[in-house]
Amino acid sequence: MYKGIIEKYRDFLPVTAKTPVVTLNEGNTPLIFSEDLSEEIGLKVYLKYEGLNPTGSFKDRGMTMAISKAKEKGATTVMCASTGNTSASAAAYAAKCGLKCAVLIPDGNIALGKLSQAMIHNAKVIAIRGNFDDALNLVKAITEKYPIELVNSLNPFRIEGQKSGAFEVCDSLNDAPDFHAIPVGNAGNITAYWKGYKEYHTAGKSKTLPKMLGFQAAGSAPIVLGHAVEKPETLATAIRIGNPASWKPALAARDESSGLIDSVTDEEILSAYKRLANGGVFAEPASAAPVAGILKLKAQGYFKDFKGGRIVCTLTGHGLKDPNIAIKNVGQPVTLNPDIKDILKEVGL
Ligand code: AN7
Repeated sequence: MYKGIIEKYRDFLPVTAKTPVVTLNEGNTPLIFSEDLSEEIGLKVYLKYEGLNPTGSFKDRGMTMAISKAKEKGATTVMCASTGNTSASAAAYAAKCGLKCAVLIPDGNIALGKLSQAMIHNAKVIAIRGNFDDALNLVKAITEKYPIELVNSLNPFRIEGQKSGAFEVCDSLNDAPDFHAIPVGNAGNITAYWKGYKEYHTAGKSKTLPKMLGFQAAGSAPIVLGHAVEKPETLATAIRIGNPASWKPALAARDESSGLIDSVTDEEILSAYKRLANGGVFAEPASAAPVAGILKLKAQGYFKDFKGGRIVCTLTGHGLKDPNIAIKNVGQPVTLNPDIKDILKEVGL
């Protein structure tokens, strides 16, 4: 039986026989080939569909590690700031093992599905009159002073768990891809994937390393601009972050891999979001950023020397996290009388 990423990749993770493994069987997510995107880009495009993790996002890979290590240490309470997915994941893993969990979220700027998850798993949910960056500063100050475990990606065990995404990609493709495209918010995941790719390469499990392509939302693009953004904005609330915690390691991932970090507009994000859905894959808006990004790069001729190569896009969270955005952007259902003729007419028969 599959038992989650800690058992699967134990040799690459800082755990011992004494670590109590807290798992919801995260990881082992599908890598889906996209005919549509491959045709347009001219390389083989694969989607790493992280929405199929137990709480619907990639955060579960890091959370199984962070919560297991908190348990090992004897912690009783964990805390995080979150744009939504981290809080959903922390709440679920804390519930699995009986830890107390408190989450600080930016008031009014978290998707409904994520809020419902944190609430139903009985986390103490505190909405801060401020943004994610304000919430993270508070969580740092609190966890430095009080006996509460921080489970944001500043916690190195989060990065350790999340690097398993790169291992899975290499296991599926029998090597690393040429490019790995990924959304960038707090910049933990791009850091984790790059660490994973390097470790697999060093261990002889892959022959090559990918170029890392990170994408921020244009209204929340501190790394692209080279300075913190005080009032970040984007409809992709997951990556509405103005001062990323893993800024420096993200630059290292970009530079060591000869990749880039660029921005995409909300319009480009929405267009990629709908395009993914048209191909049967429902991912949340932030997850569409890397797809928008590679389409932008293609238009600039960036991939012209790599025809036939492979690109993986991490689709970080499930589309069901944010149903309001979906419904708002495709119009309302048609309401009819229960009449077969009317229905056939509407269907176009
Ligand atoms: C769907 O939940 O920061 O660059 O507090 O939920 O590793 O931060 C979420 C981030 C991309 C960005 N896609 O990843 C949080 C939070 C989705 C996300 C990101 C997030 P990082």
